[in-house]
Amino acid sequence: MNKSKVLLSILCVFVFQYFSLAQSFAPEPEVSGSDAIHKDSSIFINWANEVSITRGPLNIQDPNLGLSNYGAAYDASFIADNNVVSLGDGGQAIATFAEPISNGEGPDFAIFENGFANHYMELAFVEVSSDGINFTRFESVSETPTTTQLDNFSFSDCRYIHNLAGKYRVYYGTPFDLEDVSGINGLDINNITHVKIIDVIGSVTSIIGSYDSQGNIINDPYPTPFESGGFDLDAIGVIHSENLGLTGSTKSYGIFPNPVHNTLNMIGFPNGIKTITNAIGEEIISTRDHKIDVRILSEGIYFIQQGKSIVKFVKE
Ligand SMILES: [Ca+2]
Ligand SMILES: [Ca+2]
Ligand SMILES: [Ca+2]
Repeated sequence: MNKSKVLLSILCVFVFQYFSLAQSFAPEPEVSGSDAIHKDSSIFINWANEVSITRGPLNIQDPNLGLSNYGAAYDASFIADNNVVSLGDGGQAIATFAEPISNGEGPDFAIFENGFANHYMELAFVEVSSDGINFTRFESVSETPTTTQLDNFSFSDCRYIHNLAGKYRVYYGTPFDLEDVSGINGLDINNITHVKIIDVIGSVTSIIGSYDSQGNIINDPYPTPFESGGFDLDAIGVIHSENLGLTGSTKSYGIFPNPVHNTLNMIGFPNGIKTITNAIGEEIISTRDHKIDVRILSEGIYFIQQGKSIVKFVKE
């Protein structure tokens, strides 16, 4: 190749890269065009109340390191609070709700991670189910360049990412619109009972990498071989729920943490007396507070009752 041809090819590569790195999607929170939703937004009517976790390895290519072990499943319950459970490589969480999520106008739920700054992202696939067995994955896009592997200190740009959880910094949820999964056989988008969150294994060089719906390999921090490795799930906020609307209730009730050691916090319970009973129905504590010191309780299963509402919890 002569010199001008070399220059031309370099220019072509540059132009190709410039146009292929599109940054097509919503920008960071509080910026015009962002779809990030703050945890205190009044559009949230409820939060996931039960989350089960299947942890992934600290490094899928080095199983001897063991599984992620930061946080616990209940850290992903109720309002986003920057307490998280870490999923590890390819680990997953399944969240359930007091009432099913339904498809209203715009986003229907949002997922919260704990990114410490804008554009620092750990990502996860999101799937929904209306029977707890068959899950449908949201079609996702990652335009993040794959020329350099992102590591645990790497920043990217959230405008490269669409429909992957973890796009936004702590306290800002990534929204999901059930309209995007309409028309799927066996999925009732007005009766979503389960939301599954699956850590993206971010390696860009290996067969263990993850792909978006367009076949692009997803560049996500990798490896992350420490106890808080992988996607850090903080909360899942519900925006639309037909049943909550029908009953006129705008907030469901719940408690956290569960299991509890010291102080039990109650969310959404009306003012008035709440009673804690043991497993055989004996009354142990009555209170009007929304925080209860439970250190006097011995280990075991208890119930909080107020009117017809009963919530089970475990004292550890
Ligand atoms: Ca919707
Ligand atoms: Ca990951
Ligand atoms: Ca949390």
